[in-house]
Amino acid sequence: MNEIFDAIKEVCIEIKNALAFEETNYTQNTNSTGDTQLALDVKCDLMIQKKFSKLKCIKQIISEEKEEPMDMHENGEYIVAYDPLDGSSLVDVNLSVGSIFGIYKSEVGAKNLLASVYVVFGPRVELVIAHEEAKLYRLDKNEEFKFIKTIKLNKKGKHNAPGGTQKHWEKKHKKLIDEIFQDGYRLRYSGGMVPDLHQILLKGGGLFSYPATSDNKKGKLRMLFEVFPFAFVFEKAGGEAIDGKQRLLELTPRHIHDTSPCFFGSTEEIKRVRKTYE
Ligand code: FDP
Repeated sequence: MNEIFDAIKEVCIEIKNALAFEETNYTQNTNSTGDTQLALDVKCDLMIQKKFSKLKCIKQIISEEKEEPMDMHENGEYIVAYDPLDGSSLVDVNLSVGSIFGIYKSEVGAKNLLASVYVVFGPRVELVIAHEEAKLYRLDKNEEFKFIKTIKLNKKGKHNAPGGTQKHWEKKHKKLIDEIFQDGYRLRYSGGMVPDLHQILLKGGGLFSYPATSDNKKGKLRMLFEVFPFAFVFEKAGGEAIDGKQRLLELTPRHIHDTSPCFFGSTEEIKRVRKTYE
């Protein structure tokens, strides 16, 4: 497992440089979720593919940018599902973006998720590895990731990050979000899952939601590359992650690109979500 973590650290330095200096133009292609691909999406995907192809322990990779899984080493024990560049609609406005990795044993599915990693490309590059615990690292000037701290959520936070187009929200969801704001929570939403969740994790708690909406009945965020890896981080940090009713880490996708409504937060906020969706 450590060699996968090390490979991610190495490739993230390459991605950081690509983000800083390469063009932000779109390709003519759309990925399997229908998003128009940036040239950078494709480039980051290939960088990660190349890096993982050297690791004998990896049996297969599944990328948000690829239609199908890609086999690597027959005797490998891990499958890595990843979103090479999450929040790519923010690249051209120079906001923070990220990469997300879920490391699965033998086959994909929440039960088989052994560890997850995400990287935030902001003014600084930060990386969180969730395995036994959720640990924060920061890239230093020698291009090494230094351990900063173990992430632990409080029981209750102060921030609310409500995803999805409001006119497509269910009434009960709108009521929940309105009440949370009335209780004094502050809006923190950039439109990038990685920095938005990172903020909630580092500020000690709050709520990030991407619910089922009338235009996205099963939510927007993808289980294998986005939802499960972050659910794993939140649980390791002492928070919770549900689809409204059920733990996200109990769900089984039928297809590698399946999505799910999702709510990540500290225990108090998730209690409110449960009450709304029970
Ligand atoms: P993006 O489309 O820019 O790649 O992964 C999808 C994602 O970004 C998440 O990072 C983000 O949280 C979400 O979509 C934002 O969606 P909305 O624009 O609907 O709020």
